[in-house]
Amino acid sequence: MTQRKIIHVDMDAFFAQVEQRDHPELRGKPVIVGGDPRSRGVVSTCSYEARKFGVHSAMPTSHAYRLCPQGIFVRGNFEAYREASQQIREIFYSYSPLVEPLSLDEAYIDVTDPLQGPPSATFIAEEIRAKIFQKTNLTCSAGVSYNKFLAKIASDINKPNGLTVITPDKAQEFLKALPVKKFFGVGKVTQKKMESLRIFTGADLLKYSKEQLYFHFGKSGEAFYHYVRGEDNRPVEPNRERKSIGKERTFPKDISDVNEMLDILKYLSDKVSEYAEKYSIKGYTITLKVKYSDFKQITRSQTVEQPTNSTNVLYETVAELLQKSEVYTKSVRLLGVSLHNFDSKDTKNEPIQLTIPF
Ligand code: TTP
Ligand code: MG
Repeated sequence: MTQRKIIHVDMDAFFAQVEQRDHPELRGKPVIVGGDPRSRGVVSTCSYEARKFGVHSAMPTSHAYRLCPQGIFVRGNFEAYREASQQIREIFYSYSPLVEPLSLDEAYIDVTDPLQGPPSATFIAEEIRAKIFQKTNLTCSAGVSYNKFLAKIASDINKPNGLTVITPDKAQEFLKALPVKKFFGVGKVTQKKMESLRIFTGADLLKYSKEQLYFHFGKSGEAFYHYVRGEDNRPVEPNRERKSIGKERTFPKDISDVNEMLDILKYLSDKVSEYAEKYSIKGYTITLKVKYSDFKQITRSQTVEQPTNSTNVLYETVAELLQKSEVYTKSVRLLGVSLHNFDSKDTKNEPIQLTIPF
């Protein structure tokens, strides 16, 4: 088996960084995303400036306020986070179909056989970081290694805005020095138990046999045995949840002319078709979305017999669905076209819910 090349990308202080990007007055300040400190909520995340005070994710906001009363507490804007997330995923997918998103801000990318770019995974990781910054104005950190476990640990080492590469010849030495809490699957409870066995670092872990680790930690113990030896064969698994490609447009002014709506649907169908073709995806279900000027929103779907990505089929289907909506009596502020229910035979690696750029 050829050695794999895996990149793990993780945005820095993701929600907080988006807030600082969108509200320049927050830059350089301790920003805490999680709403009102008097509420009973918890912190989603905070800027690096706030981390200096000991504030971190999942802490009650009231506690964060005690640690950092000068902190700026913001509620957050999920739409903006989702948008940035889609933008970064599009960049990942332009390098490999093997992308496994772990959350909005984080993904593994297998670039053993990349779709574009230099053959070096390190260069690709730098290119991805640069493109993310160009496109979103946000920084991220990346880890590069030959398996998922090491790539993920690596991305955390030079945070924020850093890159770390763990080559096979460096892995052993690196793992020996690694504190056990950094091992995948070691939470507070396991860490305590390890400490009671005098296991503090990878070097300590190496002294235990597979049977001993199994005895103390069950199946995870076996995993630790392999991880500490730099062994992790888990493949990068493209997200199978993703099941649609869509494009929509909100108009600066409400539209009441049905012919104009049809023109827009033609344009949207072309875009969806183009993307579906690029990723070799065909779907059985075509959906029209309409938001009327009174903000009432409907979606109407039609399932076709043969999976398709043809622009004509898409257009004809949504045009027919449009006729059955209320467009003759109401004006419209948004139209959308999407393709769902992908044909799994055609879709070796399902891509993300794509927001198609203009
Ligand atoms: P993380 O990547 O864990 O954190 P982060 O991006 O804020 O900071 P870091 O630089 O250390 O990577 O999580 C990504 C986002 O997910 C984070 O910005 C907010 C959200 N999140 C929560 O809402 N609650 C949580 O408990 C965590 C851990 C994250
Ligand atoms: Mg992050």
